[in-house]
Amino acid sequence: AAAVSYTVGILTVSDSASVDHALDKSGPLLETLLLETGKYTVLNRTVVPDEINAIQNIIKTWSNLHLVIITGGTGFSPRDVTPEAVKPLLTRETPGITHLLLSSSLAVTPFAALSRPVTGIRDKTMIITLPGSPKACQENMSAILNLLPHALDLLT
Ligand code: MTE
Ligand code: CU1
Repeated sequence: AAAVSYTVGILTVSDSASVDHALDKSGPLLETLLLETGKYTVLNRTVVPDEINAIQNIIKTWSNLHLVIITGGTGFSPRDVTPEAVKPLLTRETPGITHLLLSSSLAVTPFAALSRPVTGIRDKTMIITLPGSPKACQENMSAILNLLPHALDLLT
């Protein structure tokens, strides 16, 4: 059944922004992009360092939400562990969403190949990882914003 408003948590994964939350530009941007549609209620927004346990603790705590969007930590640096944190917590993978994120991003820049996005379903929660930069968040969200409500309806 369609929800009146989809509940969302936005998690920024960044060592530097976890020390100084003012450095987090992508979390606020994602919240704005979602709120602009009028379809979402952002219930949680926080920042954690690039650590598997910290990321997983948030995902487990947010198990009541329709949607969890994670930004950052998807790259190739040794500290980037977001995919490794998310993958074991998924009950079902959603390769089509991952493909859509990558193909739309690659249409903008070949550097999109340097992100390792993971998307999937944990029980009734859709989890989506995005790169850390506001530009990449904007580009990825514009690719999936139209299909997200239908995806979330199918989960409930
Ligand atoms: N995706 C889009 N759509 N636009 C971008 O500018 N930048 C890429 C990639 N994905 C980019 C993108 C670059 S240069 C890198 S290094 C990685 O995202 C960084 O991902 P991370 O911030 O999650 O580590
Ligand atoms: Cu890069």
